[in-house]
Amino acid sequence: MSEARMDTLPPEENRRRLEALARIWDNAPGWRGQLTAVNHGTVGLRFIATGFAFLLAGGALSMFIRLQLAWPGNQVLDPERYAQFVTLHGTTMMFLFAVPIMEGFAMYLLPKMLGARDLPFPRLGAFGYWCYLFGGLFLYSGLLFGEAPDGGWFMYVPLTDATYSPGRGVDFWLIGVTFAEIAAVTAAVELIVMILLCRAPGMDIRRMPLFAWAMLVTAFMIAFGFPPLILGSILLEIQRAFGFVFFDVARGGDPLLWQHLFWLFGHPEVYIIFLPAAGVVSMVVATFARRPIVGYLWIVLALVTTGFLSFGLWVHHMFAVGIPLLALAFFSAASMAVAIPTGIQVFAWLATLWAGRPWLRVPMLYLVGFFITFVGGGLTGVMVALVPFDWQVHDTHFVVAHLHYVLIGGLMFPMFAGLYYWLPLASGRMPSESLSRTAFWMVFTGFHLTFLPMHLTGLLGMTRRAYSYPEQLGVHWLNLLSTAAGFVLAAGTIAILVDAALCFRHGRPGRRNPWRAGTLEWALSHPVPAYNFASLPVVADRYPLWRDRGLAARTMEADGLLGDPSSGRRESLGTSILGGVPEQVIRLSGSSWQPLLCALTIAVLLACFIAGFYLGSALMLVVLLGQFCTWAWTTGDRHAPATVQAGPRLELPVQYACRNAPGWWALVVSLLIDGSLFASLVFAYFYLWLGTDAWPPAPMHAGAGAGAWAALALLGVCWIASATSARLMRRGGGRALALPLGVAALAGAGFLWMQWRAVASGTGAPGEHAYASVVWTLAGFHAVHVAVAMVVGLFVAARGQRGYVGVERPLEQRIAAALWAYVAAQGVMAWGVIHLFPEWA
Ligand SMILES: [Cu+2]
Repeated sequence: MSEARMDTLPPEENRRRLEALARIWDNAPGWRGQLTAVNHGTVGLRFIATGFAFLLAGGALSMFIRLQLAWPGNQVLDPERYAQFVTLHGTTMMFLFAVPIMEGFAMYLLPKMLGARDLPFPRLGAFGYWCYLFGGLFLYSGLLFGEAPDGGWFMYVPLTDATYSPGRGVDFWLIGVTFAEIAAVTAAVELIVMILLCRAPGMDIRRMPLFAWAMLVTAFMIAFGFPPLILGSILLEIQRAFGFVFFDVARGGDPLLWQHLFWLFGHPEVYIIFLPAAGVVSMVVATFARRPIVGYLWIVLALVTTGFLSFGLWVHHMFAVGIPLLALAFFSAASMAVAIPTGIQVFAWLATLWAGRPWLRVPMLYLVGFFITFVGGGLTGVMVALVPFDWQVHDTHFVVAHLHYVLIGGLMFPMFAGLYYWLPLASGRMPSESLSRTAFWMVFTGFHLTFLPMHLTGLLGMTRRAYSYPEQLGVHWLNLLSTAAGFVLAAGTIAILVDAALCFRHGRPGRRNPWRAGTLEWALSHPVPAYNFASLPVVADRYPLWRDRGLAARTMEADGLLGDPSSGRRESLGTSILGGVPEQVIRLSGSSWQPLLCALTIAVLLACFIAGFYLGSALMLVVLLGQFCTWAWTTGDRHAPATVQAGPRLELPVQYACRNAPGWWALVVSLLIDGSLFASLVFAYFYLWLGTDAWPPAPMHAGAGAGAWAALALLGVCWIASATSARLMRRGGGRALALPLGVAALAGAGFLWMQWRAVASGTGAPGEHAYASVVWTLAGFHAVHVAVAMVVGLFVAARGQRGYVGVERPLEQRIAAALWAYVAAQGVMAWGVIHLFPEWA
């Protein structure tokens, strides 16, 4: 598309516009501004800084572990503390460092890289950050009470049930991790909508930077991969708190259910960590080879294939639990197959370097470390994918070595490459060349000398997670070497972080685009203004800055797209999903207390829960509901014009009137996540059914009686009433929504009552048998959805009364109706599982 610009803008007018943009987008001054900030630049940097703080905490724990293992019979920690440190180390690195840090990179970079002003849901991003911070602190606060979790980062039952872990340590883990995971899930929604809808005009899906592709696949993997873990944590927590029996063999439960749910998340997790890092590599390689990436399409295909394959591998963590041989063969083959797309990416990067004129600067140095380390980890990965070999080294230090090669090689080296690559953009300065090179060599040699020997100690029979080992094993010299080298690795990591922190203050001022990169984020001036681009760029290439020399300068003139700030609102552009054609002007919300307050309320709610003060939790739930309603009420703008002048010759609708509104896609993605949660629960039901002979067990008699059919009919009324709301609104405007959505809410209440009676009559108390536990949970899970749909429907009806919703702005009505349709469909499935299935089983 051609770029619409005014002829010339007088310099005076341009300066006035830039000042107005800064006023609209800057955070409020002082500490108040810090607490209310929602801008993606601020939130993204916070994610990154907090992630590094947790890296240091998790790293400090590992130093204690290494000291304990330095020689046989050591007593640096007592066995209990040791188990706590091992658990917290793994948990921190996986949940509080690896995933959040890459989300931080994505939140900071994607709007800049894709040519937008901000993420589509600024307050949601800030909310996720506070949940992440409070969840992490919650997890660590267990140490203060002397009740840190000690069941390993995988929390296997029965070790972690109320019998074998009676304290609160496991609860701190389950609740803290789930709290922190809110951030992962909200980030997934935010990033998917950002990448699909908010790219610069002209950036069709084939011109998207590879980091955005990697994040898109990753965000979808989070959407499908985290729900099984979240569900498993919830099930285990209600087993511990309320005496349900999902995992208790004596009453029809199965501990392996936990392992399946955990690894259904846990394996994709490895790729959730690796794919963003691969995206970073693709960006850095192209810049330092000084040519476009080779095999762009192949890399995209490899990313997508990896995303799919990684969900078919989880059982390879369970080769030793006694699974049919045919299944073992399948998962073994799938585990080896995933090496293929990864190999394709490695070859594409090498080919790019081969065909280009490589420039060995510090970010490239870290990539060399990545290539060597990651390929090593990949090779041992193929080895442990072989079932007999896995039986040999299972739960030994060989596996510890393998996973550190994959995770540190696949995440830390590319992430440090990315850190040094984008540091000049974020700080406007250049880091110290000598310090960063020294730190690299410390990290590189420290890492290999720590973990290479562990392959050997593992083959010699040293088991993982063990507190100590006998002298006769003959591995003490190797262990001493590992420990010593571990400290070199730690010192190198600290040096990198010190280097990065110093750079913001004392670095040598850098010029714009110091690496001469080709992607949009480098068009920005340093330090980056809060609004990113004065007028949004239009692109026609994968590397727009290489092709269009004047582009960077033009984005600093406020005479193009959305350059006119006279509306006084935060505005960004929405484009079509495939073609990148401008479709809508998205009006974003500004600084707000809501994200912080909501996260604080959740923290208090969970603290009450863990203290066993359930009344307090219930009270906080009411407060939270009120806060979410206030939050939602302040979105939208009933005075917004139907269309906005987006540029000199471009008039676009605001998002409330657009079919592809970000809010609509946020609903779609949220329902995907919720559907995955629901599917995990249904999986749990059928898994437990497979494990018992009598389902339901003898005294219980579930079935589809008259009450159950009446409940189903009422659910149908909910759906019909909400589906009619669109038609009534077209005739009578927003006020006409009260009738259909009110009827839906009433029918919903009736459904809840009838369903409660039907389940209660056919099912025993949840603690009696795993059958009763899972049926009550399934019914309760769906009941929560009905309640949410009722609240949302009534809320939208009230909004219709006040003029926020109507024929001109149908978005909220569409959301309410779609939510009811989803809840009804989920209800039909849950109903069939609860009331019909036992009649056939
Ligand atoms: Cu795996």
